[in-house]
Amino acid sequence: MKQWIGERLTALCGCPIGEADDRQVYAALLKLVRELSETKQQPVTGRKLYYISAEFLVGKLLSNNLINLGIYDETRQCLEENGKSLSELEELEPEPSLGNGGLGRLAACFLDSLATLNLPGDGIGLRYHCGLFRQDFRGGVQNETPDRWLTDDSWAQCTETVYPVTMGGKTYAARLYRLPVTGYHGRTNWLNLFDLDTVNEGLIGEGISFDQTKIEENLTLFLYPDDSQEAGRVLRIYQQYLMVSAGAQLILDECAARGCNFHDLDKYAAIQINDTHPSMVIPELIRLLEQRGVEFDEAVQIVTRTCAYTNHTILAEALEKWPRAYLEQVVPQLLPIIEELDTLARSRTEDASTAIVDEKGLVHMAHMDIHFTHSVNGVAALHTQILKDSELANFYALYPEKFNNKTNGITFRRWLLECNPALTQEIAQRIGTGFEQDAGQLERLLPLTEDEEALRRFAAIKAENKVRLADWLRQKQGVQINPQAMFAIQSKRLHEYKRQQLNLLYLIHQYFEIKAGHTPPVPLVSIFGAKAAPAYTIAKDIIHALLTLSQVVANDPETAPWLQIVFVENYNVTVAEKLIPACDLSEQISLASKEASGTGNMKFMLNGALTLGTMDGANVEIAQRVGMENIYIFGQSSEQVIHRYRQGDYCARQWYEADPNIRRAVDFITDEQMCALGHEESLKRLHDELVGKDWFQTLPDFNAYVVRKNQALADYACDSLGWSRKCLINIAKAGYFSSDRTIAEYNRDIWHLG
Ligand code: 26Q
Repeated sequence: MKQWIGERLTALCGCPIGEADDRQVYAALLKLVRELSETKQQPVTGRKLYYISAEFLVGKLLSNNLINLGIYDETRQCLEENGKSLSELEELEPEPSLGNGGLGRLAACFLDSLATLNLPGDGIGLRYHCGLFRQDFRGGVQNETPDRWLTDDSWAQCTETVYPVTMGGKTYAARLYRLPVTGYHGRTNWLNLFDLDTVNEGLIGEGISFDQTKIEENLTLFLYPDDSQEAGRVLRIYQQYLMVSAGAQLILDECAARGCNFHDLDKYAAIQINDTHPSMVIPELIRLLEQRGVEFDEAVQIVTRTCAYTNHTILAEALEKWPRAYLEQVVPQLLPIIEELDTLARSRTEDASTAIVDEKGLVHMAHMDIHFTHSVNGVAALHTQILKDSELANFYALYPEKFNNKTNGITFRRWLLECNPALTQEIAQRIGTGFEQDAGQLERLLPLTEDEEALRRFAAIKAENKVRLADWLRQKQGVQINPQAMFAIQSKRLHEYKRQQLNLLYLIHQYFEIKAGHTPPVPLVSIFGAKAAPAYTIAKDIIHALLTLSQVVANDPETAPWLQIVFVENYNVTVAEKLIPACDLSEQISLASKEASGTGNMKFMLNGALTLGTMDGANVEIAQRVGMENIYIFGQSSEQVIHRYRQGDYCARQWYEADPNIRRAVDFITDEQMCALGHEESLKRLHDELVGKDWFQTLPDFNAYVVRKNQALADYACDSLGWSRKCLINIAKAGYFSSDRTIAEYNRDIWHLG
């Protein structure tokens, strides 16, 4: 195999590998992988899945593809023998950041699992020219710049397939690009991304503003940042419609080519709608079916049988509602259909709260999904329960049979095999390689929790990963961190409900304690990675406060040896792959009831970190599996939180005034020392927000968080064997959170593929 790889690479480079430059070798590797991927295609016989999503946060693909094709080691050795380093070549690969966070990354994990399980399932999305903005911290604040990831040698290959899409009275040509998705020892499926030839990257100026008026030139220039405050932009409707119309045409073409007569569409296709962003696929499919001779009523039934909807949020403000006038402007052809669907929905119930078009003329995309798909699922047990009990209770009363839970998962190929080779190898030596495709086998590690030698070995791997992260941070950001310290990591999008501000208050509290002579039992390095939507002011204030505090702590010789705060720039999939294997304590501290699932929590657990978290999202299921002794849980329960919201009597100021520790921590945000290094206006805004509003109830959870986190520090410092045992139990119990399990459940309950 190694020899064959060498020969192919030489041929593709046009010269001996050793004489080619890194770019040439990278391009040759890309071609080689593509050739091999194409040999793994399989004909589709039965039902095929189409996962429609505005986001696919795939991350770098070279190593992942080599691993899944089973030629990673051979390729690395072959390159090494010719004086090339695979990890250096990987640096040349731009990360396709075609997603904001969890929802986009989940879509990418699902594609990996579908192909690994040999199921026929393609993605449908958009080929954004710039992924999520690049972040840097000049001047102690977040700056955004465009992320131009498209290069000449990109994974997404141009095709001759073009579909007409009419929007705002003009017809555009949606061109199909395809990326191969090869499973681990599995088949090749495709990620289908649509784009217009006329998009003009020249429009991208400094920063990430751009001209919204020339649709054909800027339609797919940017991925919209997840920002509930800024929702409702017309260009986003254009993006969504391009995706669903071209996607629906592709689906109908493929099914027709396999013999579908459109009346039996659901025998050929299952369509999963990833949150409400692709919801217009419902009226669009009805429209296209009518064009192909199907009557309206039957079309509605066919579409309902074919489509299923996943909900990813309980934040009411994040549910998409489009003003009818916007839809009238962009997709007038859909409006009569949406109105007929609204009439149909209203005929099914007296309850006007489930209408599609409300009295203000807002079109509720989620309502359309629930009425006109056959399955509605939440993404963790608690989340689904909350949807049924409160958020969507009126719909649950109407369609109890549609509601089901599919707890999220992650692909172990990227989040273990690729990002943590040392741990992977150790596990394989102990229990064999069966866990790679059958994650439940990780439980075979459990007997080792009584084996001190094994526990020390796992601890040593973590220690090595921490040193590697420290080296990387020094090179990348010029910060020196102490690898002997406990590494606590909170990496995820910056959002108030995720409560990075609670972590901030803890760090201030710790700062005061150290100044008072109460040093922690072990030094703490607190690491953050998070992007804030550019228009989300308070989120940016939180970043600024953390960056400023980091300087205050570092400048003080009394605190610097005990506490370090590092904010990693430009958190993305590539950075996550470096942070996660080096983590001791995984911070999952959202306000209970607000985080639908979380998936970072699963990645950290799998890599042997312990969770410090609230009973929220999938944390609940992690706790259930590892046992309360092997996780650090704190804070209000979701019932308490929901109750407090219903009462409507939460008053942050009372908590602030009643508790001197809280007051001391909150007030330090605008302390002289902070204002001397940071921006007073921003710090003051955050202070006022916490005292005057604190919508996500940070203050009531503050003391419990301090106690629990300090307990974790003490356990880590005083009982390292006990700590390692807990870590190993977490690894052993992580199997449930494989996306292979999630996909098998979607297939069993919803899709019935093949
Ligand atoms: C909406 C309108 C306008 C612009 C952007 C958006 C937008 C974009 C992305 C709204 C939401 C998103 C992304 C949401 C998301 O990532 N949700 C997360 O999904 C994960 C996978 O299910 C869960 O684990 C997380 O709990 C959930 O927050």
